[in-house]
Amino acid sequence: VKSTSVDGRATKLLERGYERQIPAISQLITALESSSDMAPYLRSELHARGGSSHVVGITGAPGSGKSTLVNSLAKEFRARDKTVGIIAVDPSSSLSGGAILGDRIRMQEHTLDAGIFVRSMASRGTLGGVSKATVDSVSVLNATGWDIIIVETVGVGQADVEIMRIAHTTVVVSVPGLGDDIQAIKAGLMEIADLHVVNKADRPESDKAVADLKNMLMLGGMPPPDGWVIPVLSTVGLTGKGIAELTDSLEEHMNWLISSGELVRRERTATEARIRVIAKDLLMESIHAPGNDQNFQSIVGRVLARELDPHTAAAGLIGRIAVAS
Ligand SMILES: Nc1nc2c(ncn2[C@@H]2O[C@H](COP(=O)(O)OP(=O)(O)OP(=O)(O)O)[C@@H](O)[C@H]2O)c(=O)[nH]1
Ligand SMILES: [Mg+2]
Repeated sequence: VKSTSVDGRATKLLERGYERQIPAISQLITALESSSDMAPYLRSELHARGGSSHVVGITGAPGSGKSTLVNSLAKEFRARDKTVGIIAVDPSSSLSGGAILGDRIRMQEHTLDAGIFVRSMASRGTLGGVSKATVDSVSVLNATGWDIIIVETVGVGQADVEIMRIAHTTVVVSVPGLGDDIQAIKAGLMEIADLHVVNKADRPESDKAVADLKNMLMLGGMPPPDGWVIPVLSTVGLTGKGIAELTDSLEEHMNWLISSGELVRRERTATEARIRVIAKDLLMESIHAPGNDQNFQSIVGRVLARELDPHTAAAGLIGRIAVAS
């Protein structure tokens, strides 16, 4: 029977994944990304398996040095004997001129280290799907036992903010000057930050940027009930300055999540975010799927003929799709 052999293949792949064989991890992510016939089985097995990774989100303006920081952080965690899986939702860095994280890391000393895994996802030129793929990838890494999972996204839009909610700890990266703090507020990043990093501290006015952010956090109101005081750190991603302190802070945040009971609440928020981002992506994919075109054109025809109003047509389209998918 076909379904048995599909599940059989999936089971073998999962076994290799659970041994944290790097090629198997890649294949698992690809299988989910490409909606292979194994995907539904894999998703339910991976989810049931769970995991105990610390999921760290790193977000901030394009070119603020997120990938450089992730690279330095990964090195520091490895030095502390933690395995690190990295998912970079990379805007192909065409705006900022930064290198794609995967390329950067591949060129470096981690290459032969089986304790590190890097996956870049191109976000430009895709209509939906990136957030869903990110959630899938995190679930692969979580189930296959990576101590730390780092997710890098550019914090420019609502979708980027939302995807960060799947993290236990969210780091917002800004740079000195240019009023980046204001940008961060606009993008809704202030409210999701557990930790602020002012990167490129080798540049002038980085002390001012740190002070400005601290002021803003104080003005912003009360600290959370069980007393996590949001740290504002400064780093130089290129040299590794401040990375040990950042790593300490990330570990402290997880300890606080556990001791305060906040972890339980975060897991719920993260679960809500996972379901929401997947639902949105599914909807986007379905609406734009070529297979729907004929049906869509017939709906368009009915709206043109004034048999159907556009609102009812849209609601019908989504309803039909939601049931189908
Ligand atoms: N001066 C200085 N430059 C840095 C620092 N960290 C990163 N850069 C440089 O800033 C540029 C962008 O770095 P990336 O790490 O690619 O930034 P990013 O935020 O990941 O960029 P996107 O993913 O494209 O949004 C690169 O040229 C880096 O070399 C730093 O601490 N100081
Ligand atoms: Mg980057």
